Amino acid sequence: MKFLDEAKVYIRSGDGGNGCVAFRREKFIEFGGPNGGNGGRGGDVIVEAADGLNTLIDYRYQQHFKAQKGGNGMGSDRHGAGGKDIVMKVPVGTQIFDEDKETLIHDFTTVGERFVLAKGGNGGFGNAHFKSSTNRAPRHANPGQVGEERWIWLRLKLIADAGLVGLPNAGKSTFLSAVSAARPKIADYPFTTLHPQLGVVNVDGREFVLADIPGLIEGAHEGAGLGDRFLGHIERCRVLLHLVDASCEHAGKAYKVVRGELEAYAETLADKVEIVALNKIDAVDPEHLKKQKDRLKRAAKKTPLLVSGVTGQGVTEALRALVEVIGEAPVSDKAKSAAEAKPWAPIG
Ligand SMILES: Nc1nc2c(ncn2[C@@H]2O[C@H](COP(=O)(O)OP(=O)(O)OP(=O)(O)O)[C@@H](O)[C@H]2O)c(=O)[nH]1
Ligand SMILES: [Mg+2]
Repeated sequence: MKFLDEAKVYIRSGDGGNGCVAFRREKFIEFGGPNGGNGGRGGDVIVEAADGLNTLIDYRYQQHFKAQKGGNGMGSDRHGAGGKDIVMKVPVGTQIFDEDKETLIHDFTTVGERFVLAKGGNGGFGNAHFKSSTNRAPRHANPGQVGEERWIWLRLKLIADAGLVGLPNAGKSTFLSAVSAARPKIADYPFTTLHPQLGVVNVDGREFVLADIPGLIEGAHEGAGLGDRFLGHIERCRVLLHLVDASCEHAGKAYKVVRGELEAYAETLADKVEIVALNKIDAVDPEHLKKQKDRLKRAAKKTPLLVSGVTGQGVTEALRALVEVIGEAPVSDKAKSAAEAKPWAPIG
């Protein structure tokens, strides 16, 4: 089961200001000519991924967001002022969907990311603009363009408490399906997982949310493979479970490639508590397993757990190690009050 926080919101960008029809009037100056100014541009509706937000709770209370209208043009060639933009702040991980709830408009993965959801209308031209050699006294001006209005859905995937990382094929999705009701696609080729998946894990009567993201390869921070933008979805996890495939060529090297990508992505991610586990231990003979374990231990500078998502060996120990870290961290007040205001809407 996936859990979401969501809100339906009405937005409207500002109308453009009207152009003005006016003529210069001064003593002793005949046929002063047109001097109506242009209307100002309407404000945009902008959505920004901000730091420190965990939920969409604010959007349950305020659902209408309108940007300011552009000022009208005035005589004496005075142009209308531009309307103020409106900026809606949302947590990282928020997605914007169209009113149909299916068409994805934007997916926010990094703090500070901005997206213009609706552009303000252009201001209309004043009559001064229409002056030409054949029409020296135009008596018309344009009205401002109207702003855009629409209903949209904001959706936030539940903040995962723990995130799975590893090379493609390390067995991340297999692990998630073994410990939760999530049913991600699993296959014997790299990049099976294309979108982050969440599962609710229950261990010793405690629940937490585990995220499975696409595999990382060397150079992901430069766009190799599926890139590293998915890391945004686990940026706020409390702990990472790093899975290394025991049947790969060199477990130490595999570990270091992924660490390199985490470090290249962000310090906040690289500094997170990491539980290291050698996975697929059922697939290798004991001698090779020992060799891989030693390599991984040297690279990670800690003794790895030994697990198999397929046979279930060592899985409970790994979950307990995660819970231990998650349990120490306090639940943020805001997230808590959101959960109390309304339960997360389950879907799928
Ligand atoms: N023998 C064995 N095979 C496993 C284990 N875990 C996963 N596999 C196999 O390894 C292959 C890859 O597994 P996935 O779970 O799709 O790997 P992933 O890390 O999610 O891969 P990407 O989504 O591509 O990053 C599949 O063929 C799995 O059946 C395990 O514990 N033991
Ligand atoms: Mg996968």
